[in-house]
Order: sequence, then structure tokens, then C-alpha cells
Amino acid sequence: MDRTKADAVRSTCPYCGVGCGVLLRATGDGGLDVQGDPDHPANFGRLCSKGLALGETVGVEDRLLDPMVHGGVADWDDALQLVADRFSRTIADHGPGSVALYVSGQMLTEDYYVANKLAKGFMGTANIDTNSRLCMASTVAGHKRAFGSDTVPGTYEDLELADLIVLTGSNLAWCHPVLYQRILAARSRRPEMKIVVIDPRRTASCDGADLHLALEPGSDVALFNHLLAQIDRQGAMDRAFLAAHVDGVAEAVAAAHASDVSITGLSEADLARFVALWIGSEKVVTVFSQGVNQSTSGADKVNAILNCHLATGRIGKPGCGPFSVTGQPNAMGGREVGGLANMLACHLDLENPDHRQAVRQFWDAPQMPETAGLKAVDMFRAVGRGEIKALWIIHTNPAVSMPDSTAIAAAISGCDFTVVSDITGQTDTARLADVLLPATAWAEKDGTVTNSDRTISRQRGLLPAPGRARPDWAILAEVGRRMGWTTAFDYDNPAQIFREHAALSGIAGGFGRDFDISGMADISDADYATCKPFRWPYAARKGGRFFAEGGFFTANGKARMLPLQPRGLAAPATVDLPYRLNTGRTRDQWHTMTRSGKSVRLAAHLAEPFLEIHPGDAQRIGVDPAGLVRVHNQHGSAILRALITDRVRPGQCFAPIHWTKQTAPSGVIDCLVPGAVDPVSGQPESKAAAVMIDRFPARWYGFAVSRSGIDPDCDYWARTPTAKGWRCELAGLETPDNWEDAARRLFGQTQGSMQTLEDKQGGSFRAVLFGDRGLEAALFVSAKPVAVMRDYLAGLPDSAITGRTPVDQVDPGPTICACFGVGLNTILSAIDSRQLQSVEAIGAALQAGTNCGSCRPELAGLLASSQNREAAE
Ligand SMILES: Nc1nc2c(c(=O)[nH]1)N[C@H]1C(S)=C(S)[C@@H](COP(=O)(O)OP(=O)(O)OC[C@H]3O[C@@H](n4cnc5c(=O)[nH]c(N)nc54)[C@H](O)[C@@H]3O)O[C@H]1N2
Ligand SMILES: Nc1nc2c(c(=O)[nH]1)N[C@H]1C(S)=C(S)[C@@H](COP(=O)(O)OP(=O)(O)OC[C@H]3O[C@@H](n4cnc5c(=O)[nH]c(N)nc54)[C@H](O)[C@@H]3O)O[C@H]1N2
Ligand code: SF4
Ligand SMILES: [Mo]
Repeated sequence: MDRTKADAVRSTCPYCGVGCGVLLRATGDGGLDVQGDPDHPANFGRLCSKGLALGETVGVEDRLLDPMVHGGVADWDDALQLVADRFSRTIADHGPGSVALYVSGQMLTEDYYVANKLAKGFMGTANIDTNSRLCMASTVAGHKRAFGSDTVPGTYEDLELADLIVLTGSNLAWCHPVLYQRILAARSRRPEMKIVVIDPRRTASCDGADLHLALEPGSDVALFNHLLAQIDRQGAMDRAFLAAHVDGVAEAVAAAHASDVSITGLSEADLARFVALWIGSEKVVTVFSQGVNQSTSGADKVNAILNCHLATGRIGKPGCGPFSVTGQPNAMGGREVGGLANMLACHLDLENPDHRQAVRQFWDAPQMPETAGLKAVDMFRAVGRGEIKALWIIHTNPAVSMPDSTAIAAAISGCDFTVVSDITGQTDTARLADVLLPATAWAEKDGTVTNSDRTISRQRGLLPAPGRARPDWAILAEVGRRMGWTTAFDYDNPAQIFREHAALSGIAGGFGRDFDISGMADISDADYATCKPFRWPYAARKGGRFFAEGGFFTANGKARMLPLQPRGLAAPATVDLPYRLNTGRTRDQWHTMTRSGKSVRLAAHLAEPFLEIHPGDAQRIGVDPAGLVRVHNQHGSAILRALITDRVRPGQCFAPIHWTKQTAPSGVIDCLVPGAVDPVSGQPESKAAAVMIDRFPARWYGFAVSRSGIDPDCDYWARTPTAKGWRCELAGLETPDNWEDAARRLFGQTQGSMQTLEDKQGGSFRAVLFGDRGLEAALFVSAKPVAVMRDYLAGLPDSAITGRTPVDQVDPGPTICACFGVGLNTILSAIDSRQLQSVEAIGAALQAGTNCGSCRPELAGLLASSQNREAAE
């Protein structure tokens, strides 16, 4: 079908902070056709694998359709009245400190604004914090310490204009793929451009890099202190800029000279190369993300980076500057509305009496807390102690994503009254709630989001709300009205909320704050409906950047360089817990998978929770490739598939964050992460738990496919959707007495003809179940990790009992290119047989990598490894 732009709805991808524009069309059968918006300034038409698969995630089969109270369907009136009454009564009986809201950087600005206003201005509690505490809090704190405000100085164009890009604790290739593709495209136009990656682990982002510094976990402050000392030693300081615009220079430089770089574990040669590249390139952008933020010295890491950019005056100029890439689609919007417990609104400070007074007056608020509320980790501790008696969780899944998640889940389930607003009732958090409120999802609602470079874009709804789902802002406003604040929450539509937010930002502008979009305060409903993406500051400023000529948001207008001493990691590695557990993301899944997990294409990239572990450690532990390991410490235990690779260094390991009790109950990784936080930002150290790893002594391993459900009950399982139904990996410590019965239980099928094949001595068992539609389900069990053609079997072929593909078919292996469904084995065999030498050649031969480009770094990695193999042979 020929699709033109004209009939499409312009919206924004609801995943990462790149904030790509999308063109959406309802397909008429509940589905959605999704294309990149060629006119959007973030992506100019490009989308990554996740954006392209959005259409596969809008099905309503698992959606929460009605409000639920204590497990039973309720009508909105009763549910909302209950929420309002319980919050009002709890505040009356125990004070405003006894209630809390835990919200999300994925909420729209309008939702977020109402939540913050309700908590801080009307409930009178600053106990509203967000999952951004796990994400951006260290950057917010670092920016404020250096600039006096939480300002990202640069824009996306800077990444294309730079001579050197330093990716620090950022796996941009997988986590901000379109931005990474923009960098690679710029480099192909200007091959002199260099990329350095600073990451303890070799990631997909390293495949295109000129230098990879695999520093010791947590040692970034020492590395950037070393850089600052060298900048000073080599006379690279911008003296004029410093004299005019920066305080604290001498102290910061002295601390940098006193700092010991050896703790980074990097070689002299690598350090010298890095310093030479950094000092020698006039235009440097240092991109940073969770390897920096999620650390007990996260704010210091941010300031160590900012110090180097301030020292050289490389800030706010084209192609120059520190650049925090935000994770969630509206992490920036959340910062603008003041969604964190220690912020107010529009970058104003809660603890500043003038700011407080101005906002209180603007809102006509009955009360306003005077001190910061509880930050996420402390908030859930207070819930656990029973001090917070009413808790409302919106648009986030803390029972999976918070550190020490087992304790978090226990705290939530023990709380007197918990409300969860979500689009599905199936999350690990939603299952613990007293009241569940059904929210409309991104393609069903309207509002705005702000991406990493301060561009505000509209999200627009075009699909009907399923069941009785309502937008988050509407739910929040109705609770506000029912708590007695009828005028303050008298909103009919998101445009009205946006206008109020824009007007409030004018007051912030009056205090000299950076965030001022008051030019939008009178936007009409019609203009809001058609509003194009725009970047703040709204008042035209050269190139949309900050600070090239100073003008920092501190009292004297000067930036501050900070003296920094490197600190160690919070959890010491000990004889009992000798391994360092790093955690993060995979290319094709989004957090706890409630949306991306529905796409069959995305599920095919990495279908199981895994642990990257060094070959030497694997040998010591005694685990073979594809075996299982048990990772454990004093907080919890996880069972994961061993992925033996030298991408991680000896003594370190890496696991993804995406699996939950619903998808792989033994793979919830945050149960191992301690709740240690940065003293400045309150952000937890999510990337450096101390753990022990043992071989998981499974007695049997299994692989199952099924057209309908698979309902496992064993020590290890991981379940993913397929085009035909489900597939599932299984393993257990105890062998069932009767495999046939076990297979029937697994598939929930008491009827139907079953063929089995059992070798009791060898410990293998096979069962295929037939129904009306032919093959219904199949189970393969073996004493060793099951070796069958998984992707072939997922298609439920009638010949499944053999477990092998017919001779004329090759098993494609795990999907690498999600767009064209090209598997690892197909690519490797084409590289070998057709002598392919470049990513372009692979594209020409197999189409892989020629659409969204998200897999190009992996294709480059496969080429490099096969070239290394040849060189070794
Ligand atoms: N595919 C995908 N993309 C996403 C998301 C997703 O869930 N899936 N989530 C989005 C969100 S909310 C966020 S916040 C971003 C996160 O984006 P990123 O921060 O790029 O992703 P992570 O994988 O969490 O971590 C980045 C890297 O930090 C490294 N690291 C660990 N410890 C250290 C250290 O001490 N120093 C340094 N320098 N590096 C270290 C890790 O090895 C890891 O490769 O991604 C966004 N984009
Ligand atoms: N160990 C470790 N832990 C981490 C991290 C890490 O790197 N390592 N990263 C941290 C970071 S950076 C982040 S951002 C967090 C992310 O962690 P979470 O925020 O907990 O993860 P999500 O899966 O994005 O949760 C979003 C929830 O909102 C629901 N939802 C979707 N759309 C809507 C809607 O329109 N309205 C409402 N009300 N609900 C909706 C989804 O179904 C889902 O349950 O994880 C953090 N945890
Ligand atoms: S890079 Fe991918 S996930 Fe991020 S906004 Fe763009 S399409 Fe969405
Ligand atoms: Mo995040």
C-alpha cells in the first residue's frame, strides 16, 4: 500500500530520550503502522529496531481495562473516591509525610505537572520522587553544582560537528541507536572524526570506536582528574574563559594533580592516547549516561567531566560540550516540571523561600513543603518501616527496577494502601497493589515530551482507549478534585495543563532560570494540536546552546569547577563475593518489557536473561557455554544463562535488567543490587554489586514451544512470544517422576494426543502434542543444555519430534537484524562462504543492517571476529 505523509498522525516514539518523531497510521484492525518522521529534528526519518516494532506492541490482549480494587473489578467512581478518601484520611491522621507518589520519566509533561502540583502544592508533601532518581539524578546534581541549574548546554548537531566523541558509560549503539547512527553518518562524511568509549565492558558501541578504555568500574573520577591535570600541565586551559566565567579553578586543578590515576587500571599508553586525542581535538563532546550516573560517586563523575570542559572553554560552542543523554522519553520534561523530591517546578528550588512563595501563589496552593522529600531508595525504606501509609505508583515498575527489589516488593505489599496506575495489571508491581487504575498508553493519549537536547515534541493519540482506560493526567486531576481542590485541578484537556506549565515557567524566567517557555503560555488548543517540535530556550538563542559566553545560573553568573577525590565502590569485593556485577540494557528490549516484550521480532534478538562472564572465570566456576550459573549475594540470587565472552574482564560480569517474575522469575537482576546511593544525588549504584557465581547444577534442561500457553513450575525458566505462540527455556534441580504428566501440566493440556520419546538412562525426553491445528506444543528435555534448532521449532513444524531442521534448511540462529529477521548463523555462513568484507557487503548480500541500522555495530563485530579467526588460522 502506498502511504503518504498526509494521512499520518505525527507523534514521538515512547522509548528512549533521543525522542524520534514517528508517523502513525491506524491500520483499522487495532494495529498501527509506524514510520520515521522525515521532518523531525531528532531523527529525520530514521528509527531503530524498537521504534520500528512499535506497531507490534499496541495489542490490547494484556491491557488493564477496568479499575480494580482488591482484585475485583470496580467502577471509576468507587475506585477514585477510595483513592481520594484514603489519601485525605492518611494525611489528616498522620500528616503529609505519611503519603508518597512514585512516578516516572516516561510520563508526559502534562501528567507529570499535575502529579507534582498535587503532591507538593496540595497534599503538602515533597514525597514525590521518580524513577529518574535511578537514571538522571547524578547528572541533575552535577549540573546544578557546576552551572547553578540543571541545563544541558548542547544540541544533537554538536555530536555531528565534533572532532572527538567520548562515550563515557554510554552504550549509545544500543541505547540511543538513532543518535549513534547520526554520529556514524557524520563520521563517514568526515573520516577524521574519532570516537573513544570509556566502559569497563566491550560493548556494541566499541565496534566503531578508535579507542576503548576498559577502566576499572567506578574509576571515572580518577580518569577525568588525570585529564584535567594534563590539560593544566600541557597548557591547554582556556585562561580567558576561566577568568571571566569560572570559579574554583585552582582548587579543582590542585585536587586533580593530587589524584591517583592508577586506580583506573589503564595502561600509560592508553591514557596518553586519550589525553592527546582530547586535548588535541578542538571540538570534543563527552557523552555520558548510566555508567556515570548510576554510581555512589555519580555526581562527582559528572563534575569531573564538566571540569574538563569548563577548563578548556569547550562548552556551548558548535561541536563542543558535555552531553548527558537522557534515558527515558521525558526524563527532561520531568526535570522541567520538578518531579524529583528535591525540586519544585520549572527548575526552581523547593528550599528557596522566594521560589516557594512564587509557585505557591501561582498555584494558589494551601500549603507547600519547605524541605526536600524522600528520594526513591529512602522513600521505599520508609514504606517498609510503615511510615508511608499511602503510596501511589505511576508508570513505573519498582518491584523490578529498584535496587534490592525483593525488599522493595515486600515493602509495597506491606504498605497499608498502594495504588498503581499502569497499562497492564500483569506487572510485578501491579500484582501487589490494593487499587489498580487503567491508564491509556502512548498511542491513545495526548501531551508533550522533552528529549535529550531540549526539544519539546507532541505525542498524539490516534487509537481508541481500550476498556475504561483514562489518561494519567485525567486520573490525577480527578483525585485532586475529589480531595477537595476543585478549581486547582479543573482540567479538561492537556493543552490547558501545558499552558499553565508554560506560564509558570515565565515566573521561573523572572528568577533568571534557564527554563522559560512562557512564549507558549497562550497557545490555543488548535495550535497545541498542530504544534511542531521546538527546542527551548524558546526565545531565539544562537544555535540553541548555553554558556559559550558564560551566563551561568549561579548567583554571580560564574560556573564552578569542583575539587574531586575519587571514591571506591560501595560494596567491597570480598573472598565470598569476589565478582563485580555490572547491569544494563540490551538492544531490543525496553526495561521491564511490558511493551517491547510483546514484539516477536524484538524477542528474537536475545531471548533469555544471561550473564556475560570471562572465559577464565567460566573455567574456574566450571560452567560450559550455554550452561547456567547462579549469581548470589546477601540480597538475593539469580539463575542466568552463561554467555562466555572476553567482552567482560576477569572478575567482572554483566547481566541485563529486563527480565521479571512474568518472563523469567530467576532472572530479576535488581534483587542482587544493594541500595547504596550517591550521598549527593541519592542515585543508587546499580552497576557494581559484589556477587558470587556458581555453576547451577541443573539435573535437566528443557526447551518448549507451544501454540497456547506455557506455564512452567521449575527452578529456571524464561518465556518469550513467537509468531505462533510461545517458546520457553527450562531447567531444574529435581527430575519429575513422570515426564509425560509434567509435559501436560506445562502446556495445561490434559487432552490431545501426545507422542513421546524417552531415554531414561541418558536423561532425555521428547514430547509432541497434537491438536486440531496440527502440532500444538513440543517439549525437549536433556541432561545437558538442549541442542535443538530453536527458531525452526518455534514455527511449530509437524516434524518437531526429531528436533532437527530438515537437511535442506539451515538454522538461522538468534536474530541479529530485527528488521529483516536475519540470524547469526546466516550471517556467519555468508561472511565465510561469500568472503564478505564489510557491513555494506553483508547488507548487499542479505539485506541485514540496511534498514534501521541498529544491528550494524554487531555486524561489524561479527566481521572483526571472523577476520581475527582467519588471521589466527
Ligand atoms: N534498548 C534500550 N535502549 C534504552 C533503554 C532500554 O531499556 N533499552 N533504556 C533507556 C534508559 S531509561 C536509559 S537511562 C538509557 C541508558 O543508556 P546507557 O547508559 O547507555 O545504558 P546501560 O546499558 O545502562 O549502561 C551503559 C554502560 O555503562 C557501563 N558501565 C558500568 N559501570 C561503569 C563505570 O564505572 N564507568 C563507565 N564509564 N561505564 C560503566 C556499562 O558497562 C554499560 O555498557 O538507555 C535508554 N535506551
Ligand atoms: N540494576 C539496574 N537497575 C536499573 C537500571 C540499571 O541500569 N541497572 N536502570 C534504571 C533506570 S535508568 C530506569 S529509567 C529504570 C526503569 O525502570 P521502570 O520505570 O520500572 O521500567 P519500565 O518497564 O519502563 O516501567 C514502566 C511501567 O509503566 C507502564 N506504562 C506504560 N505506559 C504507561 C502509561 O501511559 N501510563 C501508565 N500509568 N503506565 C504506563 C508499563 O507497563 C511499565 O509497567 O530502571 C532502573 N533500574
Ligand atoms: S532511537 Fe529508537 S527507541 Fe530511541 S526514540 Fe528513536 S526510535 Fe525510539
Ligand atoms: Mo533510565
